[in-house]
Amino acid sequence: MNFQSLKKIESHDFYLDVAFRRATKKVKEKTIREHDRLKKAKMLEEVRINTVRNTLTEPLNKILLNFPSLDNLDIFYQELIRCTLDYKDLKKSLGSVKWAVSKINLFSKEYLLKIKKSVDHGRIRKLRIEYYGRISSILKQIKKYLSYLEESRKIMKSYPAVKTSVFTVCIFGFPNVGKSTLLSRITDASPEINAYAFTTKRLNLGYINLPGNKIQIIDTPGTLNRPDKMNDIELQAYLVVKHLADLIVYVFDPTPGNDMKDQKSLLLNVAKYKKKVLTYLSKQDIADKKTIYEFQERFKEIIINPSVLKEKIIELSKESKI
Ligand SMILES: Nc1nc2c(ncn2[C@@H]2O[C@H](COP(=O)(O)OP(=O)(O)O)[C@@H](O)[C@H]2O)c(=O)[nH]1
Ligand SMILES: [Mg+2]
Repeated sequence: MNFQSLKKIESHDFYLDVAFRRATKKVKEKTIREHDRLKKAKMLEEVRINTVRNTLTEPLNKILLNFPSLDNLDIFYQELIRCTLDYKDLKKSLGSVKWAVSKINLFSKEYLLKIKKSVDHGRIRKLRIEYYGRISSILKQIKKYLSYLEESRKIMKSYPAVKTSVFTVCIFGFPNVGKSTLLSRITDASPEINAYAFTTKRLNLGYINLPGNKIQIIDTPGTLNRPDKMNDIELQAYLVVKHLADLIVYVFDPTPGNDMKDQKSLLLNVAKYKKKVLTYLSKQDIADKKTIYEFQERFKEIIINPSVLKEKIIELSKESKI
């Protein structure tokens, strides 16, 4: 799913303004060869109403078309939306746009008919004013929903464009342990890497391309071991683990200041999701030999070489049915 292509949603005033202006312009430009003045006036009103209707329903329909249908979204995105937006309000807002489109169509039809039946110019003028009033009122009623949709769109634009149907590996661990570095070593991704915690503010995606197949690797923002007070970004990491990961690579950092016990406790936490876990020891080039040995004793299958890890990932992806 790609949320990057969602187009900006304008205010209700903007849409009204464009529609009414275009209608006035169209009516001015229209040349109708008709001697009967009443007939001619009716034809011009028809042009006006149809222009207003089309100019309004086109962008509104586009919103409905472009916004992903929430119920059909992958569970990962549904939960991401639930975590970052008000799911109910979002559904309600989309529903209101749908409502507005059908009301605009309905009133337009109704007023076209009324104008057709009019017997004098005064009546036509009155109907035009009435029609404009009703259309404005419809748009006014969805004002707050349009602005909510625009707010939502901005947030959704920042969502990662993950593939939900390929073998997916989630790189997990405390902040600053070397997760993004690992991603850049085993894929062609170039995530931001910095010597301070919480550099990764969003999910980084990388891919291992195999003949006719792809492995998706997601580098998560570092998580602290505090499931009860996670921020949105930490939460995304757990959503990846829960809904997307076929395999977890847990990164241990053996350098000073990184407690083995704490790291193990976070590992146990993530292991609760019952996904296969590989453990990886980063920074073995700068860690002291004794600590590395301790890690290897404690975690018998810990991998210290990125190439070996990559091979293992490929092997496991082949064994999986995805
Ligand atoms: N020497 C060395 N430094 C590393 C290694 N992995 C990561 N780092 C450094 O550790 C810091 C944090 O790395 P980063 O990948 O951003 O960690 P993340 O927060 O877990 O994604 C950066 O300064 C990296 O250059 C490694 O294997 N060896
Ligand atoms: Mg990182």
